[in-house]
Amino acid sequence: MSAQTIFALATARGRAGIAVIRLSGPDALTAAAALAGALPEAGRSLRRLHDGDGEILDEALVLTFAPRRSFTGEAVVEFQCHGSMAVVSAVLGTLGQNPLLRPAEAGEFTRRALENGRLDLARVEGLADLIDAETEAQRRHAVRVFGGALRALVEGWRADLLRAAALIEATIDFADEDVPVDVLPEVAELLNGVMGEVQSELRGIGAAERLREGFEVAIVGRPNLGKSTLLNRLAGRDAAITSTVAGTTRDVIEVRMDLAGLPVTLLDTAGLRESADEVERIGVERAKARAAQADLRVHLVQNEGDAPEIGLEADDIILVAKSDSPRPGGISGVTGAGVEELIGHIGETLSRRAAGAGTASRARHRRSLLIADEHLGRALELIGQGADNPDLIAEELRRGIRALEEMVGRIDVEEVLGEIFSSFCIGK
Ligand SMILES: Nc1nc2c(ncn2[C@@H]2O[C@H](COP(=O)(O)OP(=O)(O)OP(=O)(O)O)[C@@H](O)[C@H]2O)c(=O)[nH]1
Ligand SMILES: [Mg+2]
Repeated sequence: MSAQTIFALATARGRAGIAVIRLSGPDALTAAAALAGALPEAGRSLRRLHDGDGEILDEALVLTFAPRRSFTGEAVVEFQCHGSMAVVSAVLGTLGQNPLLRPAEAGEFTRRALENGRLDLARVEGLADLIDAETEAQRRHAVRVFGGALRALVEGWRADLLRAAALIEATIDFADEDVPVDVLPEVAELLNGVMGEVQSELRGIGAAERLREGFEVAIVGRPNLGKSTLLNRLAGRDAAITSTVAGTTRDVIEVRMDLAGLPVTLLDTAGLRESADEVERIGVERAKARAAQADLRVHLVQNEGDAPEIGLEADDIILVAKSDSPRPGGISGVTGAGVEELIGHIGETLSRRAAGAGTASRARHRRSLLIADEHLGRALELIGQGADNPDLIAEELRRGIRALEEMVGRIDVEEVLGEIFSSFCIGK
């Protein structure tokens, strides 16, 4: 292995109790020893770190990992230094002077873990999600994927499809010998089973994507009903300008929050009305477009029974604005009446949708699942036509298996790897 040894700060920059600086590669131990003195291949030691002139930089806990037991699959050293800017700069500076080392690129440690077979692609994605997780629901989903849930699912399908392929291959091999048993019903059963699960994952991807990226909830209604006031109340801060002037809000204002453990972006929108004002008209168009795309809409109306300004969709909520004293179906951003109920209602609705989330959660997964579904569907069609085309059936099965393997497999399509690793930070 000729990979160069890399180093980076693995924790966030800034003042902290501890900062972790990581080295990975064939020269990790030698390079670390230049600062910390000779180190065991694996273990932990409390050491003084020195620069090239022998000046003490810090006292650090030094962890060493042998290649077979490390995150990257290479020799790894971690310096757990004191987390000050000055200590981190001094240690990174000293490491940077060592010709055996170079600074790591974003995601490079994880990339090496993938290349050395320590993680599969699905676990790498789970890891990226885990690092990005902002809410409890995101953490739970990411932990499951990082724990290998997607891999387990795919392995199960793969085993069934390999068995189906073996049965078909047998009919090809023994074509001249009149195999007595008809294998097609069993093959069809295996395919139907896998396809059912593949399709269920496909149905759950929308919800899983939302879970990863966040749900959008738009507040809509005529001008001056208190949309911006309500957004500010929900956000707990003055994110949007409010005023007695109808037509105050023009741009869509976004506030990201944790609602019932789910990542939610609240959208405040321009009041909906016909307007002669060019800027307000643009605002109204934007409001309509964003509201239509949102996962859920909260429609404010002036009086009970008023029709909402834009079409209602499933689960949308209608509330009577400025209901300052508590009453069912009312809301007040000023007094807070009805706000707890609204949060509960939104949380319940979105939790229900999030519960439909499968394990697969990315556009990449959807592509693979769709391709697999297509090939398996064609194989089933061929089976329906009788036993005349075992070669074609076997080929469709192979393609279906390959598509599924790509979901978790070690593929070296640079484009895909680039797409995945672009989301990582340096030091991971
Ligand atoms: N009494 C009462 N007044 C409210 C309430 N919500 C907002 N207001 C007042 O109504 C006026 C308009 O509030 P905004 O929040 O700016 O209304 P908006 O719907 O965002 O208006 P546009 O951005 O113009 O569409 C302000 O003077 C608010 O103080 C409420 O719940 N009760
Ligand atoms: Mg407003």
